[in-house]
Amino acid sequence: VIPGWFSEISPMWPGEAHSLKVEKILFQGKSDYQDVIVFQSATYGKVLVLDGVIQLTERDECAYQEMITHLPLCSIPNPKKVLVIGGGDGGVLREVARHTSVEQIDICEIDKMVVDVSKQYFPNVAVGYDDPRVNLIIGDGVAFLKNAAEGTYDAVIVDSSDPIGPAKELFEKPFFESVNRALRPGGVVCTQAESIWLHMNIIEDIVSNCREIFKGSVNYAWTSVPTYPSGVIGFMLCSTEGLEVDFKKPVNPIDADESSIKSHGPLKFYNSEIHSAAFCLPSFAKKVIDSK
Ligand code: AAT
Repeated sequence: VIPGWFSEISPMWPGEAHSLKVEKILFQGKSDYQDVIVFQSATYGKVLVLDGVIQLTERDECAYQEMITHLPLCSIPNPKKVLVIGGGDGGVLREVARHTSVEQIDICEIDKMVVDVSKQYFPNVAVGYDDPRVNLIIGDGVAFLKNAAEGTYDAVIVDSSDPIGPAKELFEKPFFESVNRALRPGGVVCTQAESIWLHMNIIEDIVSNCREIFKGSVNYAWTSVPTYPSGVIGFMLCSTEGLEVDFKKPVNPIDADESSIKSHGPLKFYNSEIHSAAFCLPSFAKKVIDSK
């Protein structure tokens, strides 16, 4: 550990640790669920850390939040009801709100401290809460989905932390079964699905569970996020039985939507070309994912 630097150390990426130079620690607290830290970094803006793991930095959060949101929402026409699990910082809400067809945005985040700290230190991310369509529930996403009415949502976005700690069950089969139930026919889910460089074993399990549960299509996409472990992160995109969804061909292109750009400003990362490209996998990952 280098003095004055934050190093992200975890058994989920043994033998390596990405480090950021710390200018100032702005907040340190302990919620009922996790340790919460906010610091000002030298080159990535403010950083939110939960249990020692970077959740977002001001400089590269756009890559993650835009991709996890627009990959599912641009793959179906007219999404109306959207559920976000996790994502307490509000960044995914900010992105969902760009979609003018959306009428209702429910969010179930387990940790109120994440919401409060984000509103205080990350106003450009937590701005997502200002949208009147947002309905915040503080609670466990697993329990929330178990009780959700069948066939309710057009899209579910699972913006979850790693499967050590409160998010463990968000990577397990019963959770995916509840997601499948809560989606309408032809509805879509996009879940944070870790790194092809570090977590092929976790990805394998997610893919085989999803192939059993989601009878539409099951696809893996990935993107570049410099401050996430190994610099990349992936997403599992699935659709339920019913109307067919081809995730590789965005049918609802937000980057061309003038009214959305007018109200929310231009996108920084996502566009329709990167949407399609995100589903192209390196051979080693393709081999494993296709075999499941
Ligand atoms: N958008 C920032 C990126 C995140 S945030 C993940 C959020 O999931 C956190 O706010 C955490 O409190 C919340 N969370 C964890 N478990 C649950 C649960 N069971 N129910 C509801 N919310 C939950 C993800 C960063 C990925 C990091 C990659 N290394």
